[in-house]
Amino acid sequence: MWWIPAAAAQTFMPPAATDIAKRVNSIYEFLVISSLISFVIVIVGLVYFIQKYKRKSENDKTAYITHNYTLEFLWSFIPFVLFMVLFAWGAKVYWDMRVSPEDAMEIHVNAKKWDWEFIYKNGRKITSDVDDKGKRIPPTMVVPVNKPVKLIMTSIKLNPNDKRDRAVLHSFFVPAFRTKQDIVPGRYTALYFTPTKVGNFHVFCTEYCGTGHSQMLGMVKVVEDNDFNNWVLGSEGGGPKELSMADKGKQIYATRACIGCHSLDGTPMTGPTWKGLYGSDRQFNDGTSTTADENYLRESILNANAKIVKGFTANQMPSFQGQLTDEDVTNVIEFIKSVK
Ligand code: HEC
Ligand SMILES: [Cu+2]
Repeated sequence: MWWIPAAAAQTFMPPAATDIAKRVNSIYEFLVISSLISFVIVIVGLVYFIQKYKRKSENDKTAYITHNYTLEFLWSFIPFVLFMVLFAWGAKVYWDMRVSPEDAMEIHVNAKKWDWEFIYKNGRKITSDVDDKGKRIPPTMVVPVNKPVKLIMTSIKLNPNDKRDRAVLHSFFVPAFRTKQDIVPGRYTALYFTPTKVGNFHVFCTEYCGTGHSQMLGMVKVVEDNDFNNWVLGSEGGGPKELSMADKGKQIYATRACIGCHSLDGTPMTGPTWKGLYGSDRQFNDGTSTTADENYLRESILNANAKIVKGFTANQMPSFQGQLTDEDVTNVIEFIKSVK
């Protein structure tokens, strides 16, 4: 904030590492300053009028004032204008914060009790670690500076085979980016940011999720472009190479019978082709339609009968609920996204 020394400003606000963060700060400044000005006007006026109109003798008459149109109009209209400015300004910032550019780099986030997993499309998975003393080292997501990043997030079970385990609500929050989003089991939510500062920034879970909630920490490390490329290359050279998410999905396509009903080249089989499916407009037999995003694909895989694609029949596709893990489903979706 420009009106207090930089060091003092830090005690109010974490560093601002995105443009959105700076714009959020400006809204706060506007709110604080306009509230301060109103406060001073009201309190100074109050004290002044108490003094000016206090009863000075027995004969003083109470002033008889019914109304004052000008004053009444002003004290309604000025706050109204202020609120409308805040509304329009806030809506604009919120919109820019929520709508991610098409070319954003996608990273998957799995939240579980009580940890984060960051998965890059090339299959590299960042998990938390433990040091010599048994202390948890939070996982670090590495991203390049000045490039838009879109997180595709979901909440999964710690152990997919544990029948009693439940995935729960979490929320991904990076204070330095001033942006946060709930993470919900059984569906994908997205969060978008463009970091403008190199450095390490904290990730917190901001939805109370059980006893380990406060330990559910993570880091985002923003690096220069070159360093990012080296980091990515580092993961690809040496050591056993992970399959990319799409390649893992392709294995499921081949081994879990999808291949028998879904083509990749545009030919309709028992089921619709996957060519160009992601992002396309889907028409259904009941006349409704939707855009094929991650959540639609997820629903189609786990509960095929929820929406029947126009020209196809219900009860053809088996339900894969309980047959595929959350990670399998995400990988298949990444494969479908790659079939353009
Ligand atoms: C026995 C045939 C069959 C198998 C096996 C099958 N599907 Fe399907 N699938 C269909 C049919 C028929 C539809 C269209 C009807 C509907 O929407 O339910 C469909 C629809 C879909 C859709 C929606 C497509 C669109 O165009 O909107 C997705 C996604 C999908 N299947 C994924 C899968 C995956 C993933 C697998 C393997 C794990 C799979 N399917 C296995 C028959 C099959
Ligand atoms: Cu949590």
